[in-house]
Amino acid sequence: MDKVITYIGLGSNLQQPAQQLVNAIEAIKKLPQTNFIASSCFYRSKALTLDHEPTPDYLNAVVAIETQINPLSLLDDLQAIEFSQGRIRTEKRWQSRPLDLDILLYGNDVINNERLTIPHAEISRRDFVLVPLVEIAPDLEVPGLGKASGYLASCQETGLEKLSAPETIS
Ligand code: ROI
Repeated sequence: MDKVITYIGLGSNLQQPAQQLVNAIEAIKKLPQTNFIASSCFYRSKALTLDHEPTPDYLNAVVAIETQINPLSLLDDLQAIEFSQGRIRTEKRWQSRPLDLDILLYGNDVINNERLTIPHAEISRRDFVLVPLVEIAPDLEVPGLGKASGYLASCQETGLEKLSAPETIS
């Protein structure tokens, strides 16, 4: 099987978010049958919440890999990384979490099943996904949507702040 270029969104707002992202990227680099291509900068963003409860800011980033792992196995691998970094199984959607890893794109595949929606539904809607994605893939075309960068002006804003080298972030 050829390697497929895949984009993964990373988010954390608990338990030392910068370290969470650094550790997650290290773990992703160790996945079998996978080459690491690029990581975006880290971005600080205001939490999108359902109920406007005070919620710690998130750090977000996007990485690109090329892999022979199939989408559902990749999801299993990413969930294993989430749980190894302190995520708990009972978490609800929209809840604060030490680590969230989302498959944003898997080549040009369109996948809709009970575990996966690819392209990820939020790619064109949230700045903390779209901005780091376009940073590492400025000309990216999203199946069904067209050029990712075309959505930058209209996506939901979370006060995104680009951070410098990950090592300097506390
Ligand atoms: N808000 C921000 N800013 N970043 C996230 O990664 C994030 N992830 C989530 C919800 C709860 C939607 N809010 C978020 O899952």
